[in-house]
Amino acid sequence: MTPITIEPGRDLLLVVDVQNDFCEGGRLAVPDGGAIVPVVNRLMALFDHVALTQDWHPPGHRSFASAHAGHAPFTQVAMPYGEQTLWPDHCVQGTDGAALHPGLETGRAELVLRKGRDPLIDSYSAFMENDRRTSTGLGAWARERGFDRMFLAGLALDYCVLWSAEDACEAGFETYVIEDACRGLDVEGSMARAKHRLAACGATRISAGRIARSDR
Ligand code: VGL
Ligand code: ZN
Repeated sequence: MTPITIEPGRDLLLVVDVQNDFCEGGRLAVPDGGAIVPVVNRLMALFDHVALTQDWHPPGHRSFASAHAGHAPFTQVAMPYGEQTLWPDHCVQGTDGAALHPGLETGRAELVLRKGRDPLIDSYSAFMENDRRTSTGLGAWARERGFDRMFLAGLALDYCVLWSAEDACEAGFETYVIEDACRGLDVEGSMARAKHRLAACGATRISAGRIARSDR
């Protein structure tokens, strides 16, 4: 595979939701989720520009099954903005589960974006809440900073990484998903669906080993 050479001024590494609750022992653990941490650390050292996201829900968030009497996690409900999957309580603001994985070397990140803070609206994408109306401002920030390529890593590939990649493409960024720096939840075929949707939106799936820098 041909290398993809980082162009330091225009490339942003976006690291999605590498938080304790999405790793082994967490409340919404992604299988093998913690395994991406060393891969993501190596990537962060390669890029000049890194942004992180944190899923950051208030207690009792409407995406939690516990907020809907008689509904189990991983089932669907109708929300005012459409169908929503219900999740176990996770990434509650200020809890240890919401903290970034302790092995993640976050020192070079220039932005930590917290999403899913509205008690009534979930936000898988780092760009846009699930009502598909409320912007987080990330696209405008990245554009203003002069970035036009985005490289995505993190958890979960089939939810927050996928939705972020679709919105990055939609916003006009050249978008790469670094698959071995991601892991998925795979809820009812969601991994297969993610691969189709990534192809459909124009994102390129790559492996971390293809990313190189000409000056190192
Ligand atoms: C996520 C489900 C619920 C994710 C966040 O980070 O992929 N998935 N909240
Ligand atoms: Zn969440």
